[in-house]
Amino acid sequence: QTTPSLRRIDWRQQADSLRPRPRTAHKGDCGHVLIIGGAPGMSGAARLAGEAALRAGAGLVTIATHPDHAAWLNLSRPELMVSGVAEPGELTPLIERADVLAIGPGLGRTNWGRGLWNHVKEQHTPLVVDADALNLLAESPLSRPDWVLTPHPGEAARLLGVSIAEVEQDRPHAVAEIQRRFGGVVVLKGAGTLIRGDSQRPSSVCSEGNPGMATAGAGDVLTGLIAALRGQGLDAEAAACTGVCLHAAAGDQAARGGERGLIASDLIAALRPLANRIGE
Ligand code: NPW
Ligand code: AMP
Ligand code: MG
Repeated sequence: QTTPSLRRIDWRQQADSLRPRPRTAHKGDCGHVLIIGGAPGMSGAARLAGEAALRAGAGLVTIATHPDHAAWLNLSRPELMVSGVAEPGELTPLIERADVLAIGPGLGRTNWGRGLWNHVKEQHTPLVVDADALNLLAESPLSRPDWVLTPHPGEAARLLGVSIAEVEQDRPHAVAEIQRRFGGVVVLKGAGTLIRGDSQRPSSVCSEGNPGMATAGAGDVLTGLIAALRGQGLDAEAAACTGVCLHAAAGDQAARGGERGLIASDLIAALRPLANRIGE
């Protein structure tokens, strides 16, 4: 098998796609992100994605989550709007108000999460698919031209029906194959994250980031970032490439305090100066 050529990307180069805000900007111009996830016990995943979206410049962020913890989640970060959603139909008014959807962080695979996924996968709003939504996609494959899929190697293995070792053995092939089967833009996470969009162009690779990012919730942060960038007008491939590089740069910034013990919230804390190019 020949390895296709790769385009190297990094934050320095990708930062140019974040233009300064116009003087007259208001929050309605900056994208309304709807995060769907957070089964009982995993509300933190949805909150991390939501908070990352705010720090990446989203104007409004709503979290649609399990009713058990909706009130708590709302109090824990008052800038987030939170809706407890018991049934998929309750998503409809939330989706109507959103510019971009991100589904999966902490979604789980019970009937609650399944119902939400089955509803959301039919929507035409720009969509980022991560975590358990990818596992549900693997169970009932579907292809769409416009979504962004963000599997880690375990999720990639489920999507392809192969072992994690096989994914890792030839990552460029794995990302291209997921894109061929499921469409859209695919982000294969891990050291040297790969991004594959239009199959006519080479995949991109980001070599920034570090093993400190091997920590709970790091991927949930990336999901919120990509959704926020999509909501600020970047197309799916640009949002994926810029989001991956910004996330990796935040990881490298956070790792200045040491890789071991880095937590996902440290990535969020590093985002704002980077996204505004302060201290370059
Ligand atoms: P192994 O076996 O450890 O070697 P799962 P999850 C593999 C939520 N979270 N390279 C790994 O391999 C998420 O959003 C909630 C190689 C294992 O087989 C999801 O909804 C949090 N292998 C849900 O939990 C914080 C790799 O993948 C498998 C790999 C489940 O997501 C945590 C694990 O994947 C979490 O984000 C790599 N780089 N990376 C919260 N605070 O609420 C992964 N694997 O079974 O899909 O579990 O990723 O934890
Ligand atoms: P997840 O497994 O979904 O929480 O995603 C983990 C995130 O951290 C992904 O964006 C990975 O690319 C990143 N990450 C994890 N381990 C490393 C590593 N060793 N080097 C660079 N990035 C990593
Ligand atoms: Mg994850």
